[in-house]
Amino acid sequence: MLKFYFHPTPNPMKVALFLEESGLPYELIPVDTLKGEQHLPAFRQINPNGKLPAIDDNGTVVFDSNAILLYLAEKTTSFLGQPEDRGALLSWLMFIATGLGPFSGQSVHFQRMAPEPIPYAINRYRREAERHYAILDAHLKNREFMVGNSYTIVDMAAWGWIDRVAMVLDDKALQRFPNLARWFKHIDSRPAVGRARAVGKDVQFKSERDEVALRALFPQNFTH
Ligand SMILES: N[C@@H](CCC(=O)N[C@@H](CS)C(=O)NCC(=O)O)C(=O)O
Repeated sequence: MLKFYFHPTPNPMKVALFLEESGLPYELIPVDTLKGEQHLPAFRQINPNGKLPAIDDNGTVVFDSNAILLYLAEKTTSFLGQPEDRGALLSWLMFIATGLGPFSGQSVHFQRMAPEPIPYAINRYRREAERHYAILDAHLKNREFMVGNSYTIVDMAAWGWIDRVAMVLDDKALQRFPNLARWFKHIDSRPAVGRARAVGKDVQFKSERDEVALRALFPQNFTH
């Protein structure tokens, strides 16, 4: 059975949504990143990058959330849109993987995790995250879905990050992006989103941001 290496954070949530949408059977393997389990040698065999999510599909290992979405969509021939949408599908998938995701992540880091506030970094990453939101908002004007006329893996990938808008920007931010807000409400109301949110709820993930967690997540801050 497909093994799904999971922590309840934005990138793994995209894959949780795909699995719940598709109905593919899977075994959940929790990897507690606040305990440092992403650095264990056994997990590095699965993902040399030491991050979540990853899957092991009967020996085919895939890591990086958008690569997993594409792999699973091709495997199940679902959520790919129409053949003529291929260019748009790949473009937006990479836009989310290389832009929306990393800039949102750094925006959260410098506002909430950095050992001291650095106004330049906060401004840089908030602005870049916001710029990506504005691009999505303009794209979604008069559109129901991110690509073509149907729900695809691009909607799932974007949902994983837009769901964290309160941490990335602020809890009122979507009011400034009405098309994105409408799209998010629509995607977020899908029954599979409710099931994805329940994934791993029975697992006791570490929540204390103590020294163990900080060493696990930001080893560069502990050189001794
Ligand atoms: N490009 C990767 C990024 C994965 C990533 O940053 N995952 C975070 C959770 S959202 C993680 O594992 N963090 C733990 C760490 O960095 O040690 C993807 O899209 O899957």
